[in-house]
Amino acid sequence: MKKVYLAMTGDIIHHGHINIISEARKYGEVIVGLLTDEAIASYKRIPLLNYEERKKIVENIKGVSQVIPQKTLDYTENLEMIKPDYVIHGNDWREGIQKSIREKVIETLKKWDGELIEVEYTKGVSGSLLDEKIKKIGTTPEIRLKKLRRLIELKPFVRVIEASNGLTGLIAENTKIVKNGQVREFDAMWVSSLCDSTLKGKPDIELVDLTSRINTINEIMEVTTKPIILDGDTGGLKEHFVYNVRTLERLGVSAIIIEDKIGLKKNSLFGTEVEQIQDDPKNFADKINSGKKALVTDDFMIIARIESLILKAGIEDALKRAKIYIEAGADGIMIHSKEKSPQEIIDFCKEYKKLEVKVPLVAVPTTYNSITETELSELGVKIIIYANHLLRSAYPAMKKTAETILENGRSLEADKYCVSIKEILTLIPTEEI
Ligand code: SPV
Ligand code: MG
Repeated sequence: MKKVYLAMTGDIIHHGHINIISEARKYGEVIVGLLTDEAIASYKRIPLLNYEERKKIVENIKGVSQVIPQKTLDYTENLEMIKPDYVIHGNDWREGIQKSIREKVIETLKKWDGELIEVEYTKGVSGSLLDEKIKKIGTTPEIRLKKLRRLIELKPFVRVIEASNGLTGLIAENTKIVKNGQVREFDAMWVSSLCDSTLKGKPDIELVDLTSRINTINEIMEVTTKPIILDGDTGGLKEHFVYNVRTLERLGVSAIIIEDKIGLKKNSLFGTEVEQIQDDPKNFADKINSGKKALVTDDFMIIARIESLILKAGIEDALKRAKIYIEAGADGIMIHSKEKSPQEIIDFCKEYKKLEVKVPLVAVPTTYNSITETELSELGVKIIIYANHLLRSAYPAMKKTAETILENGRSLEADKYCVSIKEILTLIPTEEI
């Protein structure tokens, strides 16, 4: 019997899949290359069901003989192994991001005179269409909360951008580009204390209280589905922190990052220009440990932010603290720096890699932004946060517009800095009920 190879994700099964499987069956026995969770996460959202769950469904579809894992979007490894007589695919991959994958399949099949069969894809249904529909339904606190851990598990690194209100939340949720044949987007959102305070015209000194921070979070949650990491400043008093983490967990926030400072907190990017005191590591470890014990689930993450490099206490001190915080139950370590050069971060990461017990490492490359995501990822950084760039780019644009109106005594000259009225009116469409 001839062999027919069909690659699929099998996450949301629709009649288009059944059509292609029954078509494939006409040519021989159908072997499904089921994309692994990592392979799916590499080009779109993380799957709703994990590999084993999806396998159970797909191997029970009539006409499927066998299900094997396909570890990358590229078919080559599996094709070389199976040497199928046919590969079958919908004809919708001739253009767009799958075009190069298709070309490689054709090349590989040539080696043993295999053939690519392309069937008319089923109109009116597609995985991405259903994805959009699911997105519109929204999410639940539990699903959102758990998503961050899944992303850390499945992605080489998690890309995070600041969100400080509904609009920036939508930018974080919807901004996508296609690069090297793959869709690139942000995986999660950072609710920054600097941006949240600045947008309220307040300094970043823990003045904006948790009730107000939660209002911001709710505003973002209303219009997004991606996970949220909260900048929790110092976490406040341990006695308060234990209550606050439970509130955030209940809301569906995925993680809080707290920094090991005490007293009046100032923004880290001031460095030693202002007086800032680092907490005693045991004290801070106790705060983390108490927070962990107070949580209801194992999903919510408490990430310890080490300020040793900011306060010029050195890499040794930072590493010593990392060990103490990990032992206390920290689910991640954030190392921060305000140097222009990434060198001290690179040095820290190299030493951190040698630790016996590690947790995911977080970096915020604001000042040392010559380093790329790929370089940070190779150094072992798992979460990369772009902490304030939306606010920092919006502010000069708004200021320029205000000045231009003053300068001209009218707004005509400011038009070139503004989106059109038509665009702003339709930016947020009314939901069709
Ligand atoms: C923030 O975004 O508020 C942060 C990161 O804490 S930083 O501003 O670099 O300290
Ligand atoms: Mg902050």
